[in-house]
Amino acid sequence: MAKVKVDMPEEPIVSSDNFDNEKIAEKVVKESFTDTGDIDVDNTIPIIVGVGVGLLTLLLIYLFSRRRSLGRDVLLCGISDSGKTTILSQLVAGKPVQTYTSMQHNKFPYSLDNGKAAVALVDVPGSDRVRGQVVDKFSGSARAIVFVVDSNTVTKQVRDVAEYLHFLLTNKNIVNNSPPMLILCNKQDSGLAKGAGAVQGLLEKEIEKVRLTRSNQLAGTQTESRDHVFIGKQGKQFELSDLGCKVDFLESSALELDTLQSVKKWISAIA
Ligand SMILES: Nc1nc2c(ncn2[C@@H]2O[C@H](COP(=O)(O)OP(=O)(O)O)[C@@H](O)[C@H]2O)c(=O)[nH]1
Ligand SMILES: [Mg+2]
Repeated sequence: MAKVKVDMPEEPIVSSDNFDNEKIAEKVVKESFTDTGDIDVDNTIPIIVGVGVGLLTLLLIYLFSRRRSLGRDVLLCGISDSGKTTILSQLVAGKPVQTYTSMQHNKFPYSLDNGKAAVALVDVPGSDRVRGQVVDKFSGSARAIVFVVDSNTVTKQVRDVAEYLHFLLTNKNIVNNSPPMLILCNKQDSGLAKGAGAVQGLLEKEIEKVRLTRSNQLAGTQTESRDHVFIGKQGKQFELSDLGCKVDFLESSALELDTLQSVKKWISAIA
């Protein structure tokens, strides 16, 4: 009798333990699933913040580098006789001077009444023999371009005017820095002067033609190394609003200083 030794209580305890362990395991699995879900939700906020900070940094770098590449020169461009020298002397000295067709550029400091650092006004000669060199020399330091148009003769001279504008807008430095441009429709006091809206329409149509001629010419020469800058949008009529730089239009009669107030304001804004 004493030989038989049965350990009765062992089995049920083990099985009940097993049962508990299964329950615990189930609970752990459930919780870890729930946890994984929680981690996914928590991650979205740091990702959004990270991407946001990244984009902001890129934007700041872009704005900073863009700002730095603009110099302090405001270029006064336009074909001969449009009124550039008259405008320059009105702005700098407050009076129109007797002018002659200049072959060299004139550069004058122009202080602003809003406390910003002075800019320099550069009178770029209109003659197409010289203007190329002067534009090349100053395009890198251009803060802005004031392009003067004789609104009275613009219809007759539209090809010359559009070619000059196309030349400026395809200049490498101007493409890279995108200085703001003011197209100043001058000589509004003359009999047949076109308003700013009409001048814009004429110029956009003619630049479209110049753009086509230039790309055909380049296709003919077959020199791939020569860089060709296409301005505006491909497969669409040329519009100044499609350019990388801001283009504004204003009207003036440069012989009357009062009419240049809006030009002064424009220069103050870009300085
Ligand atoms: N009627 C009129 N004549 C102007 C005006 N602005 C300039 N002029 C005259 O146009 C001629 C050419 O001006 P100028 O400043 O030398 O042009 P630039 O060749 O572009 O420098 C001069 O006789 C100026 O007196 C204007 O708004 N109205
Ligand atoms: Mg001049």
